[in-house]
Amino acid sequence: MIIDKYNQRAKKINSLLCVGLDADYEKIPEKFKSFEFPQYEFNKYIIELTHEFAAAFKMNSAFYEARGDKGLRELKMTMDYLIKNHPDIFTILDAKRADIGNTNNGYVKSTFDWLGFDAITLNPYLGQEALMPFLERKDKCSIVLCRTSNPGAGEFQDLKIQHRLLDLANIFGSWPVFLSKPLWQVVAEKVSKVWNKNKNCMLVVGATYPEEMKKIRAITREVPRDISREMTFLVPGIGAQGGDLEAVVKNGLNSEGLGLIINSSRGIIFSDDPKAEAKKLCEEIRQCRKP
Ligand code: OMP
Repeated sequence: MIIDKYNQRAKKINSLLCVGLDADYEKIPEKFKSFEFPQYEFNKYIIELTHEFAAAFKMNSAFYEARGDKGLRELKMTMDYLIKNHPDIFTILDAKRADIGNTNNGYVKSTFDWLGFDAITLNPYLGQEALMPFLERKDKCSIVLCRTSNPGAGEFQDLKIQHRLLDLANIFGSWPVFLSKPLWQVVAEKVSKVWNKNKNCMLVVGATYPEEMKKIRAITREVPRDISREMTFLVPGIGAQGGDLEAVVKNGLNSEGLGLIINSSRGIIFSDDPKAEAKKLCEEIRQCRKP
């Protein structure tokens, strides 16, 4: 299973840290801008400083697409470098893709087969039927947005969805009983109980919403273990967005003491000392994981 790649790396180096290679050209230090491939050179520098603490690397395609064909080339060069030099580190393309099924085939080919990523972030809005080209790839991970980290996440995600409880409706005759739950909860249930039949799904749960994370972890525990192990969450929002690490670890760990990929991008890569920042966050996570 593809999740084993992440778990093995996390156990081997005792880390749940994901370093976000969000190499925003405007923000990378001037010295890299004189190179022919500035984002690639910057990424190599960050990878070599931080890999000993990194269970995963995540690249947000926006920062590469912004530079057109140059950026895409450097995204590919960075992936080639990671695959050659650090093949045991889990890699995530953060592109929040999803379209109708036939179009998704193109994204599957570019992300998994051309670029070689282990995982991609996906928007669930089009539904399981459309996302099948991703979900059918047992050798790759589909990371579905559930509760995002941004302040306005609730605009849609908090909308209450009504469910008719058919059994009770039958018992009470013409008096139907309705239950309502927020959309993020419906997504968590669907993905963990239905979409994850190939055991290759994860959920995005922002560090800025630890109470929701607690509920989402509880939902993943309702799934029988022979059908699915407790899902892993990609957790952005630590560092620059001010998420609460202690609460994330307390509320988000699964029963194996794993189940979290804790990302920090700007807080590490644009700090004065990226190695020291990665080490610090890695150690803070270790500290929080201690029983
Ligand atoms: P920093 O805030 O610099 O640590 O970066 C966070 C990274 O995670 C960026 O690449 C975001 O696009 C991404 N992200 C979020 O910040 N919030 C989310 O809810 C989801 C993601 C993501 O899918 O990774």
